Amino acid sequence: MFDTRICKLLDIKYPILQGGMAWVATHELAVAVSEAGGLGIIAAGNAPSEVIREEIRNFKKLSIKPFGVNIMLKSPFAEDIVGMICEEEVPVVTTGAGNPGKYISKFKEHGIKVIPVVPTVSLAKRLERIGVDAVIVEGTEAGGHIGELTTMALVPQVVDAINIPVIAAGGIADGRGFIAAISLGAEGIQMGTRFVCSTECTVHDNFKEMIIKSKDRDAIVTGRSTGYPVRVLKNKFTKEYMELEKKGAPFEVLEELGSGRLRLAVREGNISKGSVMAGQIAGLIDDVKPCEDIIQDMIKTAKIQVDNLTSIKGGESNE
Ligand code: TUI
Repeated sequence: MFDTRICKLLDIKYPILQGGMAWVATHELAVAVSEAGGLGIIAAGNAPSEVIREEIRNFKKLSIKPFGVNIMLKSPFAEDIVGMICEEEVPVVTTGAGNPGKYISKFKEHGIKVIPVVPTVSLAKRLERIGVDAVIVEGTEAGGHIGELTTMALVPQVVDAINIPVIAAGGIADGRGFIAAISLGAEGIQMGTRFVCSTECTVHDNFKEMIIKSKDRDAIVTGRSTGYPVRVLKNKFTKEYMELEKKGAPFEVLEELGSGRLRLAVREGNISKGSVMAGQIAGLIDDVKPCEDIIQDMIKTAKIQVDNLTSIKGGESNE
């Protein structure tokens, strides 16, 4: 039923991608998502290329399904990671936090599918022209580093501007969000926060628990003054950070204050002093379950949504 161009392009059963979240998206999570019929993605984040090479090899020991690697383009190791990915026969690359233009021809030479995250129509058009296979259109509802526009407004504008498939991201965590994205013209979706709260995700239990306990307004944005806005769950750290931001603290001071905070929350479970990156949809998530169940429940709800849409149509024709 949901067999879109994304399924064919990536050779996957469901057009569902797992976000490439730094420190969070390890091979364990990626294996679980790929085995459940989606596309699991290993995040390179700020890690050196040899660490990620090992993650790729660990994935391949556990699964023969397609998978991806996400390159965070602001990483000091981005260039090395690109070279390593070309050596390791990675089927799919996603990129974030920048324009991957200069790497596209190299990936294409190695037969690697490239799917960048784009926060604007203009970047989507530019990247289509230089040969990317699809784009991930991520709205400001997402967790981590974000753009300005919402998923609802940006997805249809990008869909109308390009011919390659669009994957919607930001604010999606269940079958209703999936169908909403499809209604906007997307041919697939990417989820981050929902997959953090999966059994297979290796983040500290405190991190998962904080997402589950969070409410609608708990995911706030820090770093607007630095030009690198990041959506995180509010805690002691964000309070301190935002007070400094309000006082006009310089970029270097804020950068120093934020350094190492994601690892602190994800690995050590320090959710008061760490950076608990999560999207606005965190308030909707109320359980931890296997990736297989996340995907199956989503498809089941999505099918019900489609039936409901049909009944709306039927209702109109009866008037
Ligand atoms: O990249 C993300 N989200 C991220 S990256 C990240 S890394 C990190 N940050 C702080 C501490 C530790 C690790 C955390 N979250 N999402 C995809 C995304 N890409 N959002 C926005 C963009 C983007 C922005 C500008 C993509 C392209 C772009 O292009 C600008 C240009 O140069 O044209």
